[in-house]
Amino acid sequence: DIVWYTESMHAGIPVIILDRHRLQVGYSQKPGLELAVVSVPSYACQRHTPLLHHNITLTDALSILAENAELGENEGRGVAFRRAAALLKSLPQEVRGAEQLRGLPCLGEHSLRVIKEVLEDGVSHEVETTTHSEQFKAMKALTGIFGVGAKTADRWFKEGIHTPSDLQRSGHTLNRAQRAGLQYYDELNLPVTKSEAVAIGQIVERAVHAVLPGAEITLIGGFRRGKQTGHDVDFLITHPDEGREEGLMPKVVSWLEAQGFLLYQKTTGNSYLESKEGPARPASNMDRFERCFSIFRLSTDNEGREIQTGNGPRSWRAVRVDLVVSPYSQFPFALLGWTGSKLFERELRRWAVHEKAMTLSSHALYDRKRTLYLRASSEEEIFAHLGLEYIPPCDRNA
Ligand code: DCT
Ligand code: MG
Repeated sequence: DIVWYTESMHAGIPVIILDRHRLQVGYSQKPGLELAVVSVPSYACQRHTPLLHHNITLTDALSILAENAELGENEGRGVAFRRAAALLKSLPQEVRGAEQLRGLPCLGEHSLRVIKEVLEDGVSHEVETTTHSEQFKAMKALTGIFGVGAKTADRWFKEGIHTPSDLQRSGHTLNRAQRAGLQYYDELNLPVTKSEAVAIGQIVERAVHAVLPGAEITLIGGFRRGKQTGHDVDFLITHPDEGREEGLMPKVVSWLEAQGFLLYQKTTGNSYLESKEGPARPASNMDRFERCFSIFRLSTDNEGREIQTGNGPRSWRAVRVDLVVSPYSQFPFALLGWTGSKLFERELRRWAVHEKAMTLSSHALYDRKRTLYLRASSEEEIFAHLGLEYIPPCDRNA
């Protein structure tokens, strides 16, 4: 069995340290003990994290606890479980025993306890209790409604509302997003396939080119990382002549609406101004691009598929689509910020602040020591500014 061993190794016999990316020589303190040693860096943005990995059972268990913490608005706890899961996703082999985890970063006491339980008993008691808990099930079902966050869901849960049907019967006044979320609940909780994402991409391209020829459309989010399904489809739109992209979204939305492609949309304008933003702003995961949250009406005729609804079958489905417009000079930052995963993005920003004294957002990178913005024309240049090895999108699945 392989032991991953990263504690500082002083005197002893030289051993080869095998890492996916480097080959180095370290020292074992235990002569005669055969070690295949992997050094694992502690920030997820320093590691390659493929979509398919070797520790699904463990990461599934940790993800449930992360989700439960997030639904309970315990962000810190959620992040701790996410970091532990991401570490396991990046390992080159299946973990078979807890002793293999000695010295690895990101594994807190709680996560380690859960991992050990799953390794020894096949399941974790805490994970089982969570998945069977009424509150967890209700919070998942309610936040599964488009337009409903953890706060609202929790308020409703405390009123005895546990399901979308309960909500429908409650007579609560819902906003426009929530009404659409309830109306298309089943379909919006159906995974969006890659081929559906491609079909939506063709519609978006027609719309964008109809109102601004020469604009560039990029599929971002999970699909750019190689996922075969997603909960939505995300696109980034830009134009090489900076300024031409201003005010683009309302025109695209009008075109889509006129063609009957939109079931719901809410557009927010671009409110980012470098001069006003001030570099002192904390790194935020919110950006200020022109953005459209929408629900598309996608025909399923091509696939010969029918969607079953309460009112009988039909030949189209509802799909969540996010459109983002970025000025050309900010495009690499927007691309990096919108490719994800969420944890990978969080780790990039944390690395920037704590290791480089820089502030990274989806708009810009600011060097606090030299008090200047660092420009970039590609994602590769941003990684270089940050002193990080370039990680391609398919390896950002932390
Ligand atoms: N993002 C982020 N922080 C957030 C929300 C989003 O960094 N709080 C970035 C990372 C991913 C990208 O935006 C798109 O977000 P989602 O669509 O929610 O994520 P996804 O990875 O595309 O997941 P899915 O495949 O389920 O759509
Ligand atoms: Mg997405």
